This record gives sequence, structure tokens and C-alpha cells, in this order.
Amino acid sequence: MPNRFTLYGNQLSGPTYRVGLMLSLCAEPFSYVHVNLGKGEHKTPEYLAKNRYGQVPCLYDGKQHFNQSASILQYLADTLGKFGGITPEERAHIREWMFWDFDRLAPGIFRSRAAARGIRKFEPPVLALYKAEGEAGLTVLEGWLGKHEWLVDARPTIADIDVYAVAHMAPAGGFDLAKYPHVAAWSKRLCALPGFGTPEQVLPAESRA
Ligand SMILES: N[C@@H](CCC(=O)N[C@@H](CS)C(=O)NCC(=O)O)C(=O)O
Repeated sequence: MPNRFTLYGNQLSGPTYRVGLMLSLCAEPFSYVHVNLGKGEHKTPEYLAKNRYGQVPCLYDGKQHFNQSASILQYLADTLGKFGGITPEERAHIREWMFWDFDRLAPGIFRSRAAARGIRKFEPPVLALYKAEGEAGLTVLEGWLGKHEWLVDARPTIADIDVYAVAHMAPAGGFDLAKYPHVAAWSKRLCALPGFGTPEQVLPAESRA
């Protein structure tokens, strides 16, 4: 039987990892289409018909394409009945963390990492600003995780999956997680969940059916 979901993405992409990790934690096998960003495959008319933003990831369920990784996580949580919020309050707190992630945590960490890998170039004051934003985001996370086991209530949710996909890339962006012991301990808890995998374990480097 063909897989229910097809993920379009790139192994080096944090937002793609977010979705691949969710599928893996949900024990949901998926087909995978590697999108070569270097070759501009995300800007072709064929791909833009699936993802109007010209970005990865994109998830296909056999009928529709879904875009924006945080929204895809929410869709998967609703569809698969795992890692989502139950009450409206819980769902609101999950969204809070995901919106905050894209606003305050991901930009500083992803851009610092892209600069460290030589994928993007920034003037030193701009890079220093991204570094400072990343540190400020990790400080907020550290404060919360010093008092809570998971981001929302007492169990892992898509908020943890969303934020982890960024936090685990912090060292590659030059951030020292030894300064954030509660973030490091939470990461360990998440890595111990059944179905957990690194980006290389969860996302193939090439397409697979
Ligand atoms: N908000 C988007 C961000 C996705 C994103 O930034 N993807 C990058 C790869 S990590 C991309 O496709 N970059 C190419 C571009 O934006 O042109 C999401 O969460 O899905």
C-alpha cells in the first residue's frame, strides 16, 4: 500500500526536519521527495504549484498540499491524533510557543548556522544581532524549562517538536548549549522518545517512494 503522506524537503532544512521528526515520532512511514535548493528546484513552476511560497517543506496527503512547517505539525497532530493539544487552552499554549519560535528563536539560530556553514553572508554587526537574538531566545527557553519538563503541560507536544528542531541546531550556529543546562536536559528527554531520529536518520538525502 502506498504511504499516506509524501514529504517534499531537504535534509539540511530545519523546518523540513520538524515535519520529518513528527512523522517519525508518530511511526508514520512517508514517501520523500528531495528538493534541491542549490539547483533552484523550489522555484520551478511545478514546485510553486504545490508551495506558493517557494520553500520547503511541503506535505502531500494524496489530495492536498500543506505548507508552513508549524501549520503542518498542527495538521498532523489533528489528523494522527498525537502530540496535539486537547483543550482550547492547551492548543493556544502550543501555538504560543510555535509563533514565538518563528519570531524570536529560529531567525537568530538558523541565520547564525547558515553563516557558519557559509550558505549566507552577513555584515559583522548584523551577525552579532542574530547571535544576540538567538541567545535571548535560548535564555527564555532555559528559564521555562528550569521549571517545566515539557513546553506545554506534562507531556511532549508539537510545541516541543517545533522548538527542538531549532534548538538542536544551535551548536552548529556557534551557540554553547552548556550555558543552557535545562535546554540540554529537555533535548535529552526528547531524544529518548520512541521514534526519535536525527535529521540524517529521519530524512533521506535523496527521494524515496
Ligand atoms: N516558514 C517556513 C520557512 C521554511 C524555510 O525557510 N525553508 C527554507 C529552507 S530551510 C527555504 O525553503 N528556503 C528557500 C527560500 O526561502 O527561497 C516553514 O516553516 O515552512
